Amino acid sequence: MALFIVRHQHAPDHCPATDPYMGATLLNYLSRPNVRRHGVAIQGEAVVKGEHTLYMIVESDDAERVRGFMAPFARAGTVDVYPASTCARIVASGGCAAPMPVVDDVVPALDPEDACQHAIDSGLVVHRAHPLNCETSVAALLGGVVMPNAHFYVRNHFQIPNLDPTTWRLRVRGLVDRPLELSLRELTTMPSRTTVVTLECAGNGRSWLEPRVPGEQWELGAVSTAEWTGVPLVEVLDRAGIRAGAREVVFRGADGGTLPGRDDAVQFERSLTLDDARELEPLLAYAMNGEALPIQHGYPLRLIVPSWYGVAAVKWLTDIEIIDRPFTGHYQSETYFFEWQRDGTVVREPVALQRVRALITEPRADTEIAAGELAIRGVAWSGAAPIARVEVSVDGDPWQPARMVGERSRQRWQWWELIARLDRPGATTIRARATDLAGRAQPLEPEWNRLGYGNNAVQGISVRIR
Ligand SMILES: Nc1nc2c(c(=O)[nH]1)N[C@H]1C(S)=C(S)[C@@H](COP(=O)(O)O)O[C@H]1N2
Ligand SMILES: [Mo]
Repeated sequence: MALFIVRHQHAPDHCPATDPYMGATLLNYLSRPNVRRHGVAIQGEAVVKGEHTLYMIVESDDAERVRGFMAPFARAGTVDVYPASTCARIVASGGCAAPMPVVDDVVPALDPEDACQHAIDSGLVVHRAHPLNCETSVAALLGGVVMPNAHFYVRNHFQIPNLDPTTWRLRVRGLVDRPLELSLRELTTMPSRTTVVTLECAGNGRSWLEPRVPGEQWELGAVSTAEWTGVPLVEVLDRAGIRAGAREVVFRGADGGTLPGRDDAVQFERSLTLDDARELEPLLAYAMNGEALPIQHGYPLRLIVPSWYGVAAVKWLTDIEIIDRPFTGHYQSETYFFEWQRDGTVVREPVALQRVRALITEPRADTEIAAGELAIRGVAWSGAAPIARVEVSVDGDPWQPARMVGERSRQRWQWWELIARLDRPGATTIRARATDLAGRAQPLEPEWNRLGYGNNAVQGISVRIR
């Protein structure tokens, strides 16, 4: 179905609605069942007051059908039919006059317009319509340990593959005794594990870096938690049998494309050393919060690497390859590293463990609150170790320890809360700082680095006390 905007105009002395009989005939003609008989669906209609001009947004297979349906209006005046697009489509294609991006030259992919519209309708904050990148809003964080799937942030480098589960296979090859080709069915009959894991994009918080760093300008919502179910990676590695000399495990996603300044196409690929692949207990996940993985989160299978930044969690996984040397793919060695200037030299460090961070979910920033007792709540996590404590400071007052809620884990965020008295009327800043059991605490100021990763500076929110 295509979208059209229809305009009908008539002369003031031919206004059909001035005659009650004509007016009623018009309404009956526009009734949804009658419209459907003409192969048209009306999304909305309105008349510009005093202008004798009617606008309609309609869907139909083609403009001719729309014209046929509008024939009675054409007799009463003029009819114009304009091909139209949703805003999501225009933004995803990069402008009113731009063609829609070609999405399925690599693998069949979701329609960018549909994917984007779905994200908007779910309340995600869209940063880029294509490839789709959106963060969760703090409001969606309120409540339970996990986020509903529809509110989980989405980070994509390319189009979203739409893979056919009946033909999809996970191939395991390289330095193995028994190369494997596993169907989704076979994977779901293997020993499984269910575990709650927080994913955070390494760029979360980038928008606060000064000077500004290119890349997605994430605020603080490029983080979410879900319960993942799948096959422990070691089960598959053990079934394949790792051969002597093996060093790394490479994970390849079905998505790829060309990058600015490069001729060859790249796939989304990442590796783990064999030691990390055993120690971190990664999961080959096929379910998210008890449902099949949503397409945008990697259907039918994705890697989950607990405690690491999200980049390691390869979606739409198709290949696992065991190699005897460090992997140097684009997303391993040309991006996703910290680059610091230290004592005049450039120091590089790969993006790996999530850095310690606390988020304030309550009260909401920029709201007005009555003076008195107030519950300050949020989540905190660290990939290096469970959270030891979260401290809260109101308007620069001494840090007060918050109460930690629930189990400690380095794989997922933990809720915390503090009941504080806020008595001074006016603008007030609330800050929260987490420290993990490895002794790592959040810095008060962002630690700028060239690619803008891991900004875990203490978050401050402003509220007004009355
Ligand atoms: N195949 C593939 N896997 C991917 C990515 C991608 O673009 N392609 N993005 C990575 C990054 S940078 C992050 S932060 C997480 C985001 O996972 P989500 O979209 O399910 O939240 O997926 C990772 N896995
Ligand atoms: Mo990311």
